[in-house]
Amino acid sequence: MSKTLAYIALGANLGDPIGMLLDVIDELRELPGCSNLESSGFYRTAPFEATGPDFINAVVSLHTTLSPLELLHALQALENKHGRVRTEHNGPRTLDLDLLVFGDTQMDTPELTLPHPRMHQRAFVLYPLADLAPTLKLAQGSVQDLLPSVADQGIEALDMGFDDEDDE
Ligand code: PH2
Ligand code: MG
Ligand code: MG
Repeated sequence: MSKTLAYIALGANLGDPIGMLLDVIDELRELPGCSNLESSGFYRTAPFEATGPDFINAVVSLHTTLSPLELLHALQALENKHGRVRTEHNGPRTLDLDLLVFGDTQMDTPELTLPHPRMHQRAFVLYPLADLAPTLKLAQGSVQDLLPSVADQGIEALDMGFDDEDDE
């Protein structure tokens, strides 16, 4: 069955956001119909058009045999499992999983718009995405070329110690 390369944004700003993202990445790795997951680094980011504490954000890529809506529904099931409560718009949340890009798919429905219509304006998406796919082309330009336009949004790469293998 043919596989599609998809990119997913992860965000959390309540409870233990780093632990939450680590757990969810393990669960995404195990999703039926999904394989080859790769994760960006983790970033601490200022709330963008949102309230509450700083977020932890990351992006993962994976290959999937699911359809866009099947993948979206799997992401929503994970959000619900982790106790996401939908209250105020863009309010604090334990877990937010946003489907950013699904191969070359372009769609605009009430349930899902692809590519994600606001991703090119958000440092908390573009910086982690640039770890995985700096040359990925969006309608507005390549990911790496868009970084300067969002560089003034507060964002800090976290040192998670993943790259310590060569350290003494
Ligand atoms: N998500 C939003 C709105 N604002 N800001 C940051 N820093 N990180 C997010 O994940 C985020 C946000 C809507 O989902
Ligand atoms: Mg979101
Ligand atoms: Mg969302």
